[in-house]
Amino acid sequence: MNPYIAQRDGVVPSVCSLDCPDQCGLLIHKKDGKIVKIEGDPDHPVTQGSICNKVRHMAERLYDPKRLQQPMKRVGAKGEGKFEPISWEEAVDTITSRWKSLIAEYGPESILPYSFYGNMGLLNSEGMDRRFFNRLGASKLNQAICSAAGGVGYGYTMGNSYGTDPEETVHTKLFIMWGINAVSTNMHQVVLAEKARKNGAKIVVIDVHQNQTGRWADWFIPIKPGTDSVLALGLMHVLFAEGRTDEAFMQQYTVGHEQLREHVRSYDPATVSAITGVPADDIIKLARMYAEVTPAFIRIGNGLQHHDNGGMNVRTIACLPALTGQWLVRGGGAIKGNGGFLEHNFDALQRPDVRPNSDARIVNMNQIGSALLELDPPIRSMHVYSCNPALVAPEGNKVRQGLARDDLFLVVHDLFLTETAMYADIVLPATSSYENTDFLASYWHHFIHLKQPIIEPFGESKSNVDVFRLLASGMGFEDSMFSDSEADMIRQALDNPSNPYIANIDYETLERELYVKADVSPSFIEKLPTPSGKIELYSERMEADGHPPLPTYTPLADDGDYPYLFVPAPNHNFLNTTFSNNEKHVKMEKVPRLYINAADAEAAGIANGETVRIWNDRGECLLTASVGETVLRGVLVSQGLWADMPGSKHNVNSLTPDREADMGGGAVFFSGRVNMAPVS
Ligand SMILES: Nc1nc2c(c(=O)[nH]1)N[C@H]1C(S)=C(S)[C@@H](COP(=O)(O)OP(=O)(O)OC[C@H]3O[C@@H](n4cnc5c(=O)[nH]c(N)nc54)[C@H](O)[C@@H]3O)O[C@H]1N2
Ligand SMILES: Nc1nc2c(c(=O)[nH]1)N[C@H]1C(S)=C(S)[C@@H](COP(=O)(O)OP(=O)(O)OC[C@H]3O[C@@H](n4cnc5c(=O)[nH]c(N)nc54)[C@H](O)[C@@H]3O)O[C@H]1N2
Ligand code: SF4
Ligand SMILES: [Mo]
Repeated sequence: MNPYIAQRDGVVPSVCSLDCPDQCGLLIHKKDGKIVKIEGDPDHPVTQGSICNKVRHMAERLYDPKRLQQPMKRVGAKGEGKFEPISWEEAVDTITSRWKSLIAEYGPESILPYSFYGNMGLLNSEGMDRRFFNRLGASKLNQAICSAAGGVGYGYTMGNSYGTDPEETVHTKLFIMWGINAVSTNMHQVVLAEKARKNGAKIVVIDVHQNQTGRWADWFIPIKPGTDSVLALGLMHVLFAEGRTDEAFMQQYTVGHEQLREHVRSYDPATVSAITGVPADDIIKLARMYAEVTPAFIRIGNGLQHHDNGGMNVRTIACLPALTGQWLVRGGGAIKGNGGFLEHNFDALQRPDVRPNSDARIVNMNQIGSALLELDPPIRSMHVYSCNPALVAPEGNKVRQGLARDDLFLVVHDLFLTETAMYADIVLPATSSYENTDFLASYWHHFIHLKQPIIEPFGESKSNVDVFRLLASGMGFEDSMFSDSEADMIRQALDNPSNPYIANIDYETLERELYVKADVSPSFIEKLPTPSGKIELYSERMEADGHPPLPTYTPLADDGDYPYLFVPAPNHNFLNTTFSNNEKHVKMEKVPRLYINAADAEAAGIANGETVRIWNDRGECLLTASVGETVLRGVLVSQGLWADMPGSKHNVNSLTPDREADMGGGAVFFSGRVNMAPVS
C-alpha cells in the first residue's frame, strides 16, 4: 500500500491538481484515514504556504454526500437524471459491447472522446486515455477551449510557451497585468507582485472590468473588449517614434523590426484611442513608463484571447518586451504560459503510433453542439471525462440538444452527477486526484510534481487510468502498454531527449523530492524554436498560414444587432464549474452577478440587485444586476459558470458563440452580443 494512504493520521505533502497556473504545494491533514484539512506547503519554493480559499475547503467537496459512489445506468429519459446503480462489470460490458457493434457498423470514428483538465494529472488527462482512443481509432478532439488561440499567437512570436521565470518577478519594478484577473486566477503572481511592490514596484492592470484585480492596481486602464492588439501597436508607435527602443537587442534577437517600425507609424495615439477607448495621453504615459521603468514584466492573461481576434491580441503583446530588450533583464519579459519548458515525451506517453487511422477526423470541442447535431457521418457515442461540456462549451443550448439525442450513446465519468452526466446512458464514478498517482507540470512556474495517493478511492470510484485499463481489456486489446504501471508511464514520459530543460527530472528524483524545478537558463532567448531562431516581429510562418505577417488589428466579428458585448468570465470561488455544486463555495460566491454600467442600467430601467434577463438568438440567462462604474458603457460582464440543473437558467454559455477564433480553433466566449431587460 502507498505509504501516504497507510498513514492514517498526521500531515502529508501533495500538490493541487486543479486547472490553475499556480499548481500549489499542499499539506494534507489526515485523521482516521480521512482528509480533514488542506493548507499550503510552506516549503514549496513558489507557492510558499499560501493557497486559495477554494482548495482550503476541498475536503467538503471530497466528502460531499452528493459524490458518486457506484456506476449507474439511465432508467429515465435523457436529461431527466433518473439512474440505477450497476456493477463495474455490467458498466464495462455495456460500454464495450456497444462500442464493438458501433465499430463494426460505422467504424471507430463514430466514437468521440471529450475531455479537458478537471484533473491536471498528465496520466489521467492525456495518458492512458490517449493510448486507449488511439488504439481504438476514435475521432480526435481539438482541445481548443482554453488557451488555443493565445498559445498559437504567442508561438508565432516566441516559438513556444516560453516566458519569464515567475520567481524572478520579485525583482520587477513594473507589472502590466493584461487581460488577467490574477487576484482570482493566479494568486501567487499577486503575492510575488506584492513583494516587489514593497520595493517600489508599480502595478498596471488593463481589463474590460475593474474587478478585484483592477481594484488592486496602482493604475487601472479600462479598454474596449477585443481591442488590445491596437493598444499594443499604439505603445509600439510611441516607443519607435520617441527613440525608446533597444536597437542592439532587436538587431541581435529579432527579425522584422524595420518592417514593424514602418508598420506602426499608422497606429498613432489618437487613432488608437478612438478604437480602444484609452485616452491618447494615457497611451503615451504607459509607453514611456514601459520604456523607463525596468525590469518591466507583462502577465498576458487568457481573457484577451477568448475573442475573435484573440490569437493576434496575444501575438502582438508578446512582441513588446523585444522592443525594449526586457527579455535580458532579470524580472523583465512576459509570461503567457511556461508549459513549453516542461514538455514531456508525448509520443511515449500517448502512443499515437498504435492508431490505425492517423488521418481520423478532428472535432473542435468548442463546436460540440453543432458537431453532435450536424456532423455527417454522425458521432454515435461520446465518452466524457474531466470535463462538463453542458456548462462550459459555447452555444450551450445546442450542446444540450446534442447531448439529449436519443441515438447518442453517452458515457460520463466524473466525481458528481454534473449537468453533462444528467444526459448519460452510463455514469462512472471518478476518484479525486487525492486518490490516485500522477505527475503534473505547471503552466506558469517551472516545477514538475509527483502526486501520490493520500486516501482510498471514494466508494467504488476509479481513476481515469484504471477506467481505460478496464475498457481496453473489455475491448480485447492485449497491448502491453495498458499494463504499464503509473510509475512506468511517468518514466516513459519524462524521458524526453527533445526537451533539454527537463533532463534533470526523473521518476526517482520526483519520488524523493515530490517537486523538481526544470533547468531553464535565462539564455533560452538565444535559441527559440521559431523558424528563424529569433523573436519574430515579422513572421513568414504567419503569412504562410494566411495571417498578416506583422501584428495587425482585425475588429470582432459581426454578432448581430444586440446592443451589449457580453463577457462571461470566471469567478473567485469556483474553478470553471468545479465547486459550483458545493454548498460552501456557492455560499462564498453568493449570487451570479451581471456587472452593468450605471448609465446603461438606467437606460434599460434596471436597478441594482434586480434579476436581469439577458438574451440573443442563441438563448437566454438570468443574473443579478450589479450596477456601477466597473465596466464601460456597452459592456456587460458576468463571473462564474454556475450550476444549472433543470429550471435554474444560469448557463451563461447559452449565449456565447461557437465561432472559431483567428488561431488554433480557439473559443470566443467574450465576443458575443446580447440584450438585457429587468425581470418584473
Ligand atoms: N478562481 C478561479 N481561478 C481560475 C479559474 C476559475 O474559474 N476560477 N479558471 C482557471 C482557468 S481554466 C483559466 S484558463 C484561468 C483564466 O484566468 P485569466 O487568465 O485571468 O482569464 P479570464 O479570467 O478568462 O479573463 C481575465 C480577464 O480578462 C478580461 N477581459 C475579457 N475580455 C478582455 C479584453 O478584450 N481585453 C482585456 N484587456 N481584458 C479582457 C476579463 O474581464 C477578466 O478580468 O484561470 C484559472 N484559474
Ligand atoms: N463562458 C465561459 N465559458 C468558459 C470559460 C469562460 O471563461 N467563460 N472558460 C473556459 C476554460 S478557460 C476552460 S479551461 C473550460 C473548463 O471546462 P472544464 O474542463 O469542463 O472544467 P470544469 O467545469 O472544472 O469541469 C471539470 C470536471 O472534471 C471533473 N473531474 C475532476 N477530476 C477528475 C478526474 O480525475 N477524472 C474525471 N473523470 N473527472 C474529473 C470535475 O468533477 C468536473 O466536473 O471552460 C471554458 N468555458
Ligand atoms: S486552485 Fe490554484 S491557487 Fe488554489 S490551491 Fe490549487 S493551484 Fe493553488
Ligand atoms: Mo482554462
